[in-house]
Amino acid sequence: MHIASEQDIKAGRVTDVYFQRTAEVLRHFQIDKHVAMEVRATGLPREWPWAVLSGVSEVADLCRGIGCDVSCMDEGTVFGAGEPVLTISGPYLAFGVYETALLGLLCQASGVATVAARCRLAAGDRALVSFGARRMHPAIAPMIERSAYLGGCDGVAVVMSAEMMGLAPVGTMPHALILVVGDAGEAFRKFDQAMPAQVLRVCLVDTLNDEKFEALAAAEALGDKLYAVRLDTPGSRRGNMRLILREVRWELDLRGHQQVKLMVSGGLDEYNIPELNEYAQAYGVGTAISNAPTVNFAADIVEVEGKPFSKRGKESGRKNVLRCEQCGKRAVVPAQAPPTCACGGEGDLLLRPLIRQGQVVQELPGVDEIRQRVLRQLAGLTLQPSPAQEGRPAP
Ligand code: PCP
Repeated sequence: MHIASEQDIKAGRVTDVYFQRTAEVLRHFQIDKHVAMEVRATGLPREWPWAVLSGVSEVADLCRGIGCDVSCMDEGTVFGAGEPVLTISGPYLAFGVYETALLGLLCQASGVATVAARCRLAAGDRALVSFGARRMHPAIAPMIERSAYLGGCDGVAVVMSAEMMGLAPVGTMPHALILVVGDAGEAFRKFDQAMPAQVLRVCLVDTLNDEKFEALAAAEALGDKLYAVRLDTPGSRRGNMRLILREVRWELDLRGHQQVKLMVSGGLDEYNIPELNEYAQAYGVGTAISNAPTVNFAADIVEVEGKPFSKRGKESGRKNVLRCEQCGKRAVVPAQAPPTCACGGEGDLLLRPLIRQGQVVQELPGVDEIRQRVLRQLAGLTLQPSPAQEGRPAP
């Protein structure tokens, strides 16, 4: 397969050649200065007002043992454009060749986690499952689904991803089952007879006939055992999904199947989920999350031999991000600044020591703890850019 192994990445082989050449030049002239490099995103995709940091545990794996120091926001921290999320420092030759891999670990995972969090906000407390591994190279499915889960999804579909997180994989039934059996009702009955009790009975109701008739067939076939019906209506038939859901809901309720939930999948994202919330209780989101735009982090030197020094267009010196516990404001501050906000309130400095002299100095949290951290922060957020971010006067 055309993939790099963990060993390749740790060996610094996944590097842009100009980093290797830079190391050769410096070694040739025995130059190995101590530098500090800062990772931040100048802007966020699609004018997102915020994003979710993901990939930190893999950065810890990458930087373990390479003789540098790393300070970083905790995984799952919500951050804004222009805020440094990580600083790595040490002899440049110790970590220079890892810039490509380090950025790659944060850019993609943070994009996935952010769209998952945006879909979480859009879906409210309705179930949200990551169905998108099939849109990406299977070698990275566990990373994608880990970021989807910590970003706010309630479950993931891929067996190995779920195993790695200690979760049960979540899934319903594919069109293939109905086509191979040849009849929807028969497929539903066979699914029920063959599956263990802990597998929720969610029947796919858009394969051969109209959704409402297949939903009624599922209710007839499984009775009270029917947990939900999934509508994955093909685009060519997907006139107004909200009205299709309303009709299915009506027909099921008319016949006493109020307990049956409605799940939707196919072409969903944070923009079209809200219009379905009136009738849907669960969503399967694939492409929008797994193919999320990357957060274009850049890594830039901000200090050389202990002195602030950076390229044009980049503020020099090490920095931190202060989040005031009193007024809630956030500010980028010099790394040595006291954790006191301009309002006088005490603040939280978000970049914390992760690696010191190649040793991981934090007890890295499990994925559920990170997910809870994200959900707590989402409580105070919206999908829309704040008036300040849109340059509009506050209402
Ligand atoms: C796909 C599968 C995924 C859905 C769509 C994700 O449907 O069910 O859950 O869709 P998205 O990427 O647009 O968000 P099919 O491949 O049509 O159906 P299935 O494999 O379930 O038969």
